[in-house]
Amino acid sequence: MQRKFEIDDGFIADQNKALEKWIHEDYEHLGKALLRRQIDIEDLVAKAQSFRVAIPSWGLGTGGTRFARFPGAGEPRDVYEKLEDCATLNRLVRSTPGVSLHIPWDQPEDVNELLSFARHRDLFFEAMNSNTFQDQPAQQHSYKFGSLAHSDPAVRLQAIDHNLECIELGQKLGSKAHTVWIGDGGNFPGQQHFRKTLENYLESMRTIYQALPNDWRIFIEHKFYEPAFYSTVINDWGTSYYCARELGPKAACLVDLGHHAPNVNIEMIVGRLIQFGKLGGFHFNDSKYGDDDLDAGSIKPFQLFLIFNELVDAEQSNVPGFDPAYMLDQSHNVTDPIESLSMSAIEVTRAYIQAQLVDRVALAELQDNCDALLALSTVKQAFITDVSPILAVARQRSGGALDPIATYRASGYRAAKAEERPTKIEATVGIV
Ligand code: PSV
Ligand code: MN
Repeated sequence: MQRKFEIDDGFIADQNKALEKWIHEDYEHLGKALLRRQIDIEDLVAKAQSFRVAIPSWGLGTGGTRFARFPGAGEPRDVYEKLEDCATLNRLVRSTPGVSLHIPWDQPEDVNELLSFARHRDLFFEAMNSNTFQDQPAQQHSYKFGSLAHSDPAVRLQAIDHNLECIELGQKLGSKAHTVWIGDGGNFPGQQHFRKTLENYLESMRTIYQALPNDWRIFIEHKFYEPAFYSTVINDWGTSYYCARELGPKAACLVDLGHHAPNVNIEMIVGRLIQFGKLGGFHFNDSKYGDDDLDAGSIKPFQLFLIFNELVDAEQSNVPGFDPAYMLDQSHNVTDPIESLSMSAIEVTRAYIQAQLVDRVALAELQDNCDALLALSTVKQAFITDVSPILAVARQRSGGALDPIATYRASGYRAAKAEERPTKIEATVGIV
């Protein structure tokens, strides 16, 4: 087999040399400043090194809008090439070894081959994702009017079976979770009976839940609209929470940041789900208007920080059973997906480290004393601290790049892949 182009550790180390001096100078300075706040910078580096966020296989290709998709040269053409790109991304940032597959998009012909391909590249498989929001060739029943919540039991059964197959495949791949997002809902008032459709969904999910291995979790992902534009069956965290509770302890809620109306207080939803023991995980991305699937931290970095403020608070107070699964879920329309995903992984880690800086003892006292202004400034102080040197040093110590995007560009990776992965470039209609 022809040898494929890779970015190796030596190249990364060489690229790091040019930046090392300045970054270490900044690191030393930040260390002194943090020490004045009784914070040990080395602890934060260790935390940044241990932080993980999973990559969605579908994020490695150029996404698209409802109007068009503009593919880039050298895009991955199958699940193996997607894993190749995931390995490259992880080599640069060293925080993304987990990959989340979407079935049937990533259905492998040979499961063992896929498993060893991933292992050879230090990757493993995170949550599986089912797809009952599209019809597949040779599928008996259509999902045009729904899947797990459809009025026809035969359609529901087909959707249930698909989810069971995803779990079965996931078991072979070493995954431990299954995420269910459905597009079921109505476009017109009167089209669907709200209570009946939710009951249908629950009945379907109960069957899937029963087949879930004991050491697995099932995540329910809510979204307020799209593709159903009037009513969506799992439309908000309240419905998701109700269903997760009905199903049992292995079921939890998954929060995709783009799945809420603009200005909704997502950090508070996160706080509630933690309190109720039902926070399963996240799909990180950013949005301005709807489910925009923009890069994490690109539009509302303060919101991302405030979400992590809740997460770190739960982590530090040892909330029982607190173990959320972190993943990115973005669509890259105008950027190279590897660059976007590198930056997003860094932004999510940044929010995690910034949230570690919140003086929680002082904050608790200010809250008790109803000192709104100083409470805000305590939180803000953490947010405005530039933790970039911590993130860079953490990456370097783990073998990654001090500047992942500059290193990636200098490597010529995408041009090499364009040679290796010849494909007819044509503007296609959007996928959504
Ligand atoms: C739906 O918008 C969603 O966020 C779900 O997570 C799907 O699995 C994914 O996007 C598909 O692109
Ligand atoms: Mn999602």
